Amino acid sequence: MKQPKFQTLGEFIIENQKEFVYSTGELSRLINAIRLAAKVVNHKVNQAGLVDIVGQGGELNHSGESQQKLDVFANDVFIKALTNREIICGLASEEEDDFVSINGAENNNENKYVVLIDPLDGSSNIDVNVSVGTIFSVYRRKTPTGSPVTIDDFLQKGTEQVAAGYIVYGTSTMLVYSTGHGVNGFTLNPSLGTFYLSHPNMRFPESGAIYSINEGNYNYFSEGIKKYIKYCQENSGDRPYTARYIGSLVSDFHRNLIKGGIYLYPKSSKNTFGKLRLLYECNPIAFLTEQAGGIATDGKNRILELKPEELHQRAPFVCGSPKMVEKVIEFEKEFSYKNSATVEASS
Ligand code: AHM
Ligand code: MG
Repeated sequence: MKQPKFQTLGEFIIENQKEFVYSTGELSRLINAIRLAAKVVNHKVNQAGLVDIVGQGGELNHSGESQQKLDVFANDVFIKALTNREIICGLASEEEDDFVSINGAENNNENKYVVLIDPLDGSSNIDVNVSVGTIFSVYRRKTPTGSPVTIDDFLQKGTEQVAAGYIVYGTSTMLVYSTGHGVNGFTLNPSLGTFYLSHPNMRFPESGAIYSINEGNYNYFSEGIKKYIKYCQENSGDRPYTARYIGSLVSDFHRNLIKGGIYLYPKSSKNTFGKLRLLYECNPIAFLTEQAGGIATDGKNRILELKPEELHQRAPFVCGSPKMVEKVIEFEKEFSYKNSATVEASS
């Protein structure tokens, strides 16, 4: 295997700043702030079994789900890292009801970027020592600089993303991100506190042997998805595929990106719009998917082209190796959309 260039994330950020013709260094400072927050959260996640931090925080988030203490912690750390330095002009978090407008000195924020973040995704896995992650997404604001941000700065199509990435707090901690020039992965050396480029130019294999879906919901899926699951299990050619589902989007995605595979959280008769949030989960992961040569769809439409209507909106989500995702689109078209404009999930 070809050795990746020995480079720290800090060095990589500086070297690649020149990719942006009109770069002012603002995006680089933003990624640096995320890098710092990632290390702080990583430290806390690693202590989860040791200190009294695991468990319910007692609060409910906007969707009525109980927040874990570490969710709250991660939310605070990322918000502080990004707002204290006045790097961005606005932020929206899966853990917050509304977006935050960040005022610079004299109430006059000249920064151009807004960040959308899921500070600790898959947090139901914390109590059982299973990998969790952070997902982030960066957009250029729509409204003029110097004024407070508005909802329009956040409700942008995924195609408008300037950068997106995730941190996976796993057996090792990795930061994977893209600024629209491919996907690169950095592994944290915990004793030095430094991220090193370990996975340059990450690409989805054309096809793979892994399918990741919560099959407990099988009875509620559309005919197309049911048929696709059966197809994955058939004994034919390179099938049956292997089922792997961690229940942490970041970890499931990360594994599939490296090994080749498909992740599905489709709509069902229980969850008409699926479960995952378009702005905090689907769009950033879809951006990375496409940058790595994969496909991300809601079963019919390209995820990045969906027009968001509200901050916490959900969307059905399928992403992964292109040949595998194409098959799902084919099945949905044949069995779910046949006589209707929308996918019918069976009840
Ligand atoms: P969360 O944002 O509340 O953590 O939920 C998102 C997570 C994803 O990471 C994961 O893929 C999915 O929910 C698992 O859901 P389910 O338990 O319904 O399979
Ligand atoms: Mg989440």
